Amino acid sequence: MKTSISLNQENLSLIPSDVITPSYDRDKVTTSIVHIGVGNFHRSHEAFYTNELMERYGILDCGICGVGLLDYDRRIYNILKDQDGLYTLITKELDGSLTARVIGSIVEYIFAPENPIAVIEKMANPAIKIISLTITEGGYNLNEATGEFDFSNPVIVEDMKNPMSPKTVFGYLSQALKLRMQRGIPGCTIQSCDNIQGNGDVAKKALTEYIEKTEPELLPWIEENVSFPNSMVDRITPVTVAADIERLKTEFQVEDQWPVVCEPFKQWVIEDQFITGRPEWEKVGAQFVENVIPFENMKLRLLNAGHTVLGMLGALHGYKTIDEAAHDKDFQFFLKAFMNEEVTPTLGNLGNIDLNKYKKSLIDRFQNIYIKDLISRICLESSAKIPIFLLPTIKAQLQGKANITRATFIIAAWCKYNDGVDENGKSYAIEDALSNELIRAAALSHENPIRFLQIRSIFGDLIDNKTFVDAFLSSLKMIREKKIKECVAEINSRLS
Ligand code: CS2
Repeated sequence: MKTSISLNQENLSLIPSDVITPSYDRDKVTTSIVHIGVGNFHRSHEAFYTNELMERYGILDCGICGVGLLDYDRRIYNILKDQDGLYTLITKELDGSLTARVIGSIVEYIFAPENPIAVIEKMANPAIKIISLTITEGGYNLNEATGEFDFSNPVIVEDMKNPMSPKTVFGYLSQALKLRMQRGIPGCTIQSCDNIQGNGDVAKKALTEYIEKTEPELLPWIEENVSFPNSMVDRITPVTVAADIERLKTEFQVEDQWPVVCEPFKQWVIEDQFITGRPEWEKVGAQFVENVIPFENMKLRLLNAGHTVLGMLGALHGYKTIDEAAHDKDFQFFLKAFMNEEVTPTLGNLGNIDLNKYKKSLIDRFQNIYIKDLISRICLESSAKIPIFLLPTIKAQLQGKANITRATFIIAAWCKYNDGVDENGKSYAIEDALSNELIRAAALSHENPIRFLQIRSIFGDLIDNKTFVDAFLSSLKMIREKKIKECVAEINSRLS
């Protein structure tokens, strides 16, 4: 048996040659990006693109300093410390083979709960040009119903009381930007990489509302010196499972405590608004455009909502992974009809994008049997995702008095999903910031079906729309009476 090599800087030269390793000198990399939220997605996407720039073009002034804000981040902090910031990105190719690539672009990491001042100082450092974020859809702390920053959130209340030892991204950004202003340091770009419509605008809105209350004198400086480009980010990045770690060890002799797995596809479309400059990511496949909104609409309403469709249907039926649900003929038919009849009309003019090709590619990506993207990953935090992925389609279709049957059916399926048990009687956890409220509303909806839609922080005024409410009630009734596959087959035949 071949011995495996623990991944770290010293061992890089010992790693077998079928693993791609950084050939650039990592000691020469300088940091100009701080990234908050080093999860799997950041590691398969921005850190990957940046590593490519280093590897293929020798551009070394765009090193990343990762920052973990949450206690949960302690694990990645310890692992990256152990591995000198290195990790393996395992691409699961379409033929089932693996490409293993060690990524070297994360050259520093600060665990904020241990050293908040170091994080503030790093973000304020003149060498830092970009502070990028993957803080999840829910991380922007805006209330769906009011659209406003949620000052009642207890961690925000704490940050307002203790500005020098913040807990939230808003606390950190405001202190760092304040230091930049006070010290006469140029501004920077705050770059959201989350799946949110107008993610840069949303980041700006949330931060501005927070700062208006906490450090209002900063606002004019921010307006002049900080930019917030919108972007569309895409690469399916499933949860890493023990089998991935094991396969890396047996097939490539690399011992990595937390590798990342991903699909081969990747896309990054960004508005070119980087006030103090940026890496030339276009050299390695990123697209810079003037207006990213149509791309975002397309991706969020088709890919992410497509995931939600397959996730909710699949979870109730008892499937475990997205590819299983995507191969189910009834679910696939339903998904295609949802995309064509309910989403496509809302997308407007997409210029020269070939939408049919895009939709076809999504089905192929969902069906990729090697990715094994867990349905549980797709369904978690749905209360933050559904208002972004699905409700805009429903609202746009309602405005045009057009079909909302399938999108609304998924909302009803989500209500049932919150009962926490699939059709085989197997229970699962509801992993969601609003889990208590969701579980309670779903339970009460057995007596009073409309109760689920009364969660205002999710549905806002949609409850006042009779067409939507009626569609929801009849879907929920059907879902409670019949198996999910039967319901879907019925809708498929009724509407086809
Ligand atoms: C998924 C996304 O979380 C979800 O529900 O739809 O994580 C999706 O896999 C990525 O956005 C793909 O780019």
